[in-house]
Amino acid sequence: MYKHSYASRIQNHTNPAARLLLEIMERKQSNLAVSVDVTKAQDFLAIIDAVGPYVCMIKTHVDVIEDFEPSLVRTLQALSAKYDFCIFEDRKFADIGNTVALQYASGVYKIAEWSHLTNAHPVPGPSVVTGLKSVGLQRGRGLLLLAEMSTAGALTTGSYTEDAVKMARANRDFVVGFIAQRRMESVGASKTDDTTGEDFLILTPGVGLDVKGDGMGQQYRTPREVVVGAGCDVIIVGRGVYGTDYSLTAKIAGQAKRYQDEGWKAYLERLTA
Ligand code: 5BU
Repeated sequence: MYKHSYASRIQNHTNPAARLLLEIMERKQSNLAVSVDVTKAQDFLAIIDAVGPYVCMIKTHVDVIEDFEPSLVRTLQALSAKYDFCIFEDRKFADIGNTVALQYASGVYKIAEWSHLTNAHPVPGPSVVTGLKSVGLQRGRGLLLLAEMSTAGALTTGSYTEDAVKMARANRDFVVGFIAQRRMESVGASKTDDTTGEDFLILTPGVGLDVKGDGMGQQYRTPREVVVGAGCDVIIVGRGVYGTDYSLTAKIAGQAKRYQDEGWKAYLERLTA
């Protein structure tokens, strides 16, 4: 059982984004990230305004927003300061170093300017980290590698996952952890997760309390299964929080509080088990 507290782990990280996330989790007693996957800027902001008090992080897919304007990220940054949450653009970079550096810094979205954390598929090899790091490190940003996915039949298994962990180990100033379904410290090490002395942040999508899947390959586990059973740090919840009617902001806030409570209860159970 991985028993290290979020507060005690801040000192294990030099990366400012990793430290900020752990500080916020402790301050707000929240290990909940809400993934706001909606296509209208107005809905996007209304959901963030509703869930803001309950989350340590807002996860975005900025490229699905149809009426995107640069002012939207400035409003998002203002909400991040108001409600004290990190921003994680779930961009899943997966190209050669030069291209991902351009995609991260430039284009319409300029992700590196506003997103504390982003992520990358390890599939291109270490150069994807080199490219992103050339843009993000100097700005105090952090990277998560996709070591495992939540979908049925995902190819992110075995030696692929092991190589993702190796890539992270070689870049600990910038790679702060993983998108994964379990802890990763013991991968390729002959110790248990809590005795390696390493510390990766484990952010886990595929979390839901009411349904087991979405009919399109997504697979859900409960916050307790993810945090106690698998030892993960942050639960990422999308539709389980905001459903399909984005105008029901009181209900959305209630769902966020429900997931925050469940996630934190599971964390306390893990610490004291
Ligand atoms: P949901 O509505 O809770 O199913 O949304 C899950 C979010 O997490 C969504 O934005 C996905 O793109 C994201 N995700 C995922 O579901 N599974 C994965 O393995 C990865 C990302 Br990586």
